[in-house]
Amino acid sequence: MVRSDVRAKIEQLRNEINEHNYRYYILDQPSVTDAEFDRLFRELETLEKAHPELIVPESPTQRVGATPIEGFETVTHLTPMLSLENAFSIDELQHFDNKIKQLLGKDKDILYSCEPKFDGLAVSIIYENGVFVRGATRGDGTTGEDISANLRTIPTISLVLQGKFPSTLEVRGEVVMPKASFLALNEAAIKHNEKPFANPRNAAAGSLRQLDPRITAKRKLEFYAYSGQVIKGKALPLTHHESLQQLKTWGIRISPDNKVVQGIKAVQKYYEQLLANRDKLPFEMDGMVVKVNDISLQEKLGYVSRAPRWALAYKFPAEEVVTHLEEVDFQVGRTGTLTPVARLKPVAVGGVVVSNATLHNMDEIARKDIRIGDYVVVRRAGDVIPEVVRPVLEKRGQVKHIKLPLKCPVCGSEVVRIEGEAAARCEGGLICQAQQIESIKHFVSRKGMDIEGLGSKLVEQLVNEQLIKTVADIYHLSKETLSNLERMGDKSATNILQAIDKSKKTTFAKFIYALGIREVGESTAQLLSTHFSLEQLMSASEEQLLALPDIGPVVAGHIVHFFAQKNNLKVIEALLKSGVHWPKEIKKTTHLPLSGKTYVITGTLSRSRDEIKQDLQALGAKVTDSVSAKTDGLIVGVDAGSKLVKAQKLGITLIDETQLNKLLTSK
Ligand code: JCF
Repeated sequence: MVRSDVRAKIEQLRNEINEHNYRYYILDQPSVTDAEFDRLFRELETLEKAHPELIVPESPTQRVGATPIEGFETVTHLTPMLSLENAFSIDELQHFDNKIKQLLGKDKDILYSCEPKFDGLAVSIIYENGVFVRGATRGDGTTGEDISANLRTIPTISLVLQGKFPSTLEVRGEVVMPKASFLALNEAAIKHNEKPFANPRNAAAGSLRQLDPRITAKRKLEFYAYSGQVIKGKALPLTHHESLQQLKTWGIRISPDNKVVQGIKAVQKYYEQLLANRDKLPFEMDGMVVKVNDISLQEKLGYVSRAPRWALAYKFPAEEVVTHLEEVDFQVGRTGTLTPVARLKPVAVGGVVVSNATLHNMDEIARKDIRIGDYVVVRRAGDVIPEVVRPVLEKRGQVKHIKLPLKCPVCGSEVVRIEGEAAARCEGGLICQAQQIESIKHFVSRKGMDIEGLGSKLVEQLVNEQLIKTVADIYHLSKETLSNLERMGDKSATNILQAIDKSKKTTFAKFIYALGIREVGESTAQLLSTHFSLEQLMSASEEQLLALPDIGPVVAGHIVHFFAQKNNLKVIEALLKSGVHWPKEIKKTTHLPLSGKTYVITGTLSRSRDEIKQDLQALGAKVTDSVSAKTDGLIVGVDAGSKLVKAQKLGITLIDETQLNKLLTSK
């Protein structure tokens, strides 16, 4: 064949294969036999093999073309990927509808688009001139990770579009793992002595975070789009439903069972039908998503912090089962908290087998009157750890009371319960191996110093053999020490040392998080890192900390307490001396529209005070409980009491709900 003929033949085969894929995966109407499809595919493969210079990344043969990569690049989303407000009851659904009608000044039924809410991982995919060019995780909504190579392996993600597509299109959707594939994957994991995934969502997430796309390709993932945005080209239709149908004509798999209904009662009906069919669907659903169908109305409604006002995730109730409570053990956490853990007769709930569940703390046990030997109701809600809800008293036989141990089950130190706190705590501090182990695991975790290869098992081994006591000791580990460990080769030891060395270059936020200060999670660490240098943070007073949005007295107290401990200061000093460092930026206090303002909320408003508080804080304001001369405004609802009187006395600005809404949308 002459070269131009080869080119044309390849082109024709690709078109034919793409068309068959479209019919099979998107329309669910296959038009050829598997054998015929395979023949075309092999013909294309053979031609491409003979003419490798004609291979393009979007060729149907190239889904698993890529070789392993070092790590994922960070990408910034074109527009933030939003989260959804949740509703758990018909009342909350009704409230959503009322609010929408109120904001739009309508009393006629709203047209709502309904769809199942899959429990998967949200991703963004970009098509340029009809070709898949980039796929990324949602990440924190603003930035995600480029997982293009992994997304390409998913057969239900089209690599090329059909028909008259726009020149740049972003598609957002959910990557899910079918329940059956999830169960098979876990069975295989258990057989190979590996840790099974907790649920299909974690399994999907784990599969997409593989550095080797060949592994992802084996994981049987599927994709459903839930929205699209034309970046360049003719805009999408003016309703959500039609937009989805349009995406489908371009070869994009859309969320199934998408339906437009009139009024909130019909939404409730859709929900009930979906719930009744929950177990029949091949994917795990955690509820439904309801959206205002008309895009122009969506635009009028806008957003509150990170979620649209025009959409709602209406969640299914958690699944519950009854099983036997065989024993209760106490686990010691990173900060010494003793958590009672129920050892259960294994039982399947929500698609996974559960044999442990949390009992939270002694107060909860007393309140629910749970005893060893009881039959208990166990609940699993989404990704939340299963919990014991209540005993089944009608089935109670021989039972024993659950007793808090007097001594720590790990180090034998005294166990104390602090007045006014539910938790019981081991007094051993870092003498306690459990606390050493857990705090080191936290330190090396991905969100912390991110030391790859230094997993839970290895941390336990190192602490138990007394090779490390504190996180600072990690940076003094030698190759000899590591390679002398059981089951540790020379190569692994070298890799771990390299990862340890690499972790020295970090960010201040990750460093703060890694320290493991009580109740300082990723977002608080981030916040602290933008307002303080390390020196400033170490000497910050409770007042200085309280001045930041989102930091309350409890967290402020934990932070001050942490840096008052000589041992902690020693560890920090040692870490810095070992070379742990981060780029030093000049601290500029990020200027938000309401930075420096303090508000107090009183009376009944159409939303909960917590919601309003969060919105104000998101804009940089501080919200306190009592009115003083420093208060910039009192937000006044119905039936306001003494706070209103005091504010009037002090001459403080009063803000009603309409003014509040203006304040919240001001930029
Ligand atoms: O299926 C989902 N998990 C899902 C997530 C469906 C949607 O329609 C979504 C979503 C997240 C954000 N829509 C938005 C706006």
